[in-house]
Amino acid sequence: MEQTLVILKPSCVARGLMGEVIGRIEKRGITVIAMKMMQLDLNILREHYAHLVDKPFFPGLAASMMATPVVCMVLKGVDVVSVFREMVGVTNGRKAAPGTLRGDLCMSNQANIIHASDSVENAKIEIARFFKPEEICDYTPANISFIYGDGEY
Ligand code: IDP
Ligand code: MG
Repeated sequence: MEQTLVILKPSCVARGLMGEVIGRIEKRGITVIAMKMMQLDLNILREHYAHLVDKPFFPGLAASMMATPVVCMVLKGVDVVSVFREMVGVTNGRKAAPGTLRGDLCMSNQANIIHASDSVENAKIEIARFFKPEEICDYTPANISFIYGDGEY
């Protein structure tokens, strides 16, 4: 079963959108198996955004990610890495499709409310970066047979 790492960014927390985003995750039938608030620092952001550290916008991006605490979550579901990336939409909120989280809830390329792992391999690395194994409460919801059909889960 796949798991993916999600961060509700300061642009989500500060704008009062945490409940909306978590509600949409729940309504889709995706299971939240870990969740906590964290104040990020430069060390973890240099790791998490290693592919962007040399970009001119990195200092501004790092500052925006440290502006308030964030909410980190682990989500579980069938194909959840790609399913959730589709729900998030493309990076620039102004170009994200209506119906996606970014396309419905933000107007920015940087303050785009949410991070989600982009591959199964990166999800494993990112989950280990933000959570200790004992913080992950893996379980199967009681209504699982109404979320998936025979043999899907
Ligand atoms: P993603 O979040 O859609 O996976 P990435 O390319 O991995 O996009 O970039 C990580 C984050 O860095 C973005 O979500 C956004 O907050 C920020 N970012 C990416 N490109 C730019 C840019 O050109 N200007 C400012 N911030 C950017
Ligand atoms: Mg990315």
